[in-house]
Amino acid sequence: MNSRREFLSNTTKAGLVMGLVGTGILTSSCAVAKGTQSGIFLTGFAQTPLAYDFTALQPTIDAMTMEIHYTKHAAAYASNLASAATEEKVDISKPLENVLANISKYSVKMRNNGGGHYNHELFWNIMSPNAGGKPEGKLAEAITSSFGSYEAFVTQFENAAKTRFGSGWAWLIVTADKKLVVSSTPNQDNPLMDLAEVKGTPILGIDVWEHAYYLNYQNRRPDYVTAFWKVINWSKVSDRFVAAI
Ligand code: MN3
Repeated sequence: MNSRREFLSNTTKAGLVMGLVGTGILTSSCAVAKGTQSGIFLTGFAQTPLAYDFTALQPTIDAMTMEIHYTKHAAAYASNLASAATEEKVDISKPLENVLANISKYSVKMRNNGGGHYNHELFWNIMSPNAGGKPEGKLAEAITSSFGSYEAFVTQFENAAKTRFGSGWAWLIVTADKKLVVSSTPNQDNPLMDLAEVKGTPILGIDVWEHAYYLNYQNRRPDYVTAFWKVINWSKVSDRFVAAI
């Protein structure tokens, strides 16, 4: 996977592979979903294989939750997104981000499933086993300058995640003027959408739908949110930050 991703970091080749996927010649979602183009992370329309086992994030996220979340919930978003793309004649050789930026022009089905697919692709990517710790380098500096301290950022992010009413996501985003901001969105909306209250490029996100934590935490969403820091892959978040600024 790593060498595959490095291969895809070449802009021209990533474009070529995405084009091939669009024609149906390549169907591996691994090949399409995580390239870089124009300095930003791009998302394809198919699920990327998980880079770790369902058991890998235990005890923070239990194996059954991971398996059901990835193979049922997230798979359904990808499948329904594919059907919405066919119905609405979306060119799936182009990044999903293009659709999200203009989501108000599409159906509710596209909004829910395009957002759902994008959000989960990001979520799997910014977590890993043996993770946690704190951000380093430019990201650490930007967090301190934007929030006052790392601890202040943690508090703000946790509050956004804990207080999102019903289902949704909390985010750390880079705004158009390159500032770091914490926000949250309902349902499967995200900050890339033209109808988002707070817009920007997400570099970190937590799924606070009950399906993301209920088997292990039941009603204790705050415990899940607090434990989430143990599985964040800051190196990936940092890559996204650098690509977004
Ligand atoms: Mn989910």
